[in-house]
Amino acid sequence: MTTDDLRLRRPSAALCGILALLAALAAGHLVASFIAVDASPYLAVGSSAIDLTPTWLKDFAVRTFGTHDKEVLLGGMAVVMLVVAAVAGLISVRRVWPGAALVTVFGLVGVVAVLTRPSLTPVAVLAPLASVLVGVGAFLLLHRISSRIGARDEDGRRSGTPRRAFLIGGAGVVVGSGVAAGAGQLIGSTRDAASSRAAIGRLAPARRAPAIPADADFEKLGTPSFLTPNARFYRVDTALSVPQLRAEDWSLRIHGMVDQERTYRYSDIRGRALVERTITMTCVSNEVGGDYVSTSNFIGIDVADLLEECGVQRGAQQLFATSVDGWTSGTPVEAMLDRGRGAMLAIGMNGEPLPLEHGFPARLVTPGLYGYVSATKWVIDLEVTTWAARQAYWLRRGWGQEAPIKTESRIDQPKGFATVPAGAVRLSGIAWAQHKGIERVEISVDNGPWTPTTLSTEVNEDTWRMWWAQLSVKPGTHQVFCRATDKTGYTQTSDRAGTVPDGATGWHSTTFIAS
Ligand SMILES: Nc1nc2c(c(=O)[nH]1)N[C@H]1C(S)=C(S)[C@@H](COP(=O)(O)O)O[C@H]1N2
Ligand SMILES: [Mo]
Repeated sequence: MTTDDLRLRRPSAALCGILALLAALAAGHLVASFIAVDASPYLAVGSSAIDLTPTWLKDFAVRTFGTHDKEVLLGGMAVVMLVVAAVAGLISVRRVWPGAALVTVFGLVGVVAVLTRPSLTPVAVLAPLASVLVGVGAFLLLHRISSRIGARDEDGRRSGTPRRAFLIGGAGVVVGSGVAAGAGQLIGSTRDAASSRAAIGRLAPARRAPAIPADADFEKLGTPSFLTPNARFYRVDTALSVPQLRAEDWSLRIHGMVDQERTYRYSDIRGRALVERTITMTCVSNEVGGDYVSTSNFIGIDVADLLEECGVQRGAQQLFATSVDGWTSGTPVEAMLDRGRGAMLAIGMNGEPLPLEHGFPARLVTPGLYGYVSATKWVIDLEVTTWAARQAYWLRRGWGQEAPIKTESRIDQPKGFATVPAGAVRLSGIAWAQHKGIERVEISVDNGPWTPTTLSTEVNEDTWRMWWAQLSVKPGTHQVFCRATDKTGYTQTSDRAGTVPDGATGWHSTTFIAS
């Protein structure tokens, strides 16, 4: 048989490419399970895509898909990969090398992605290399088998054997991939962070936060509970897969403009007298009326303790924090040293070790500053430096350098376009002005005068406060606005501003129908 005779059927050609892709991904996943989950080529490419996405596209994705933006990205990548794999097969209908070349180039994208992930060591490149080898190998093998389908033997008869061989070969690749991927999953989970976290048990702070008074929230009137249960705490980060860091493997290095560089282990932190503080965190990406705001009893130690042990040098401006997945934040050193603010290296939330999604084993929490400049999760490195020397993740993408949380308020009841009985209507909501404290919240119905609401008992100035009010309304459609005034005397501006570069402004409003 000469090469001129070689002609694969299109479906089997495409299938060669797709099965080779399966084998490649499974092999990469298996090898990654011995090194680091993030080295799995699919995830590594996805993470790189997130970091390379321009800000406007990211904003669009978050606005359009909300918290499903990552699933949409992974799904889109899967479609692209399937198409490329099928194309690799189809361009190899006559000769094997064009497809093999495409598979190789495709695999090299994975190699580059892994090599440039800041969280991965060079040995992680073994995972995408395994993908390339297995992918190309599977492609050559399947191509060879399927090239015999339809070929005639010496007597000019078509034989059924090659077709059977292709089915067996294909099934073999599918089963082999399944076993490899499953084994990878299993091996990954025996060395996982969840079991490390489970082994820690509950955390008992030496200094507990004051008990939350019963009238700190108006949950019965529709506000959130004062403390947010861990499972309901808002989550915002760029991580495609939750970083898996075991407490035993964690360490925190403090270096840069310090007299004495130091590295701390988990046991060094846990063994200290832990403090507990009730803090409301807010994301700069919270739109007016949004729910990227939650409150927890954070347990940990003062960042200032660690910085003082290392000795911060004159001229230091920024505490540049890096997480295990390479994300970074930059906080004014001043804020971190300020005992009155109480920035924490937190290891717990509401009595438990930090949930994995919220930064296990350790994260920063800084009262009064938006999370992107002050709350690095999975933190492993703190560099004391200047603003000029280092630019943090979102700063490089157009967000502000300093970002104190803005005074805000929100209406939770009635819900937008809810129908309520005319007459007495109860409204409720929340307000926050961390590190300043809420002085009052007012509402205005149908452009009427601003009237004060009843506030919940203040827990501290770094937490949200709830409000409620009762109104008498006639049947019809009504619009209600709310605005908060903080203890510095500042009243929320009505000027609408978007979240970029340092937080949204404007009054939240709700329209409801009384009948
Ligand atoms: N490693 C890492 N830490 C991070 C982020 C991130 O993307 N990666 N996002 C920050 C932002 S923007 C916010 S608002 C808070 C949110 O913390 P949470 O997810 O625990 O609510 O984490 C901060 N810490
Ligand atoms: Mo954020």
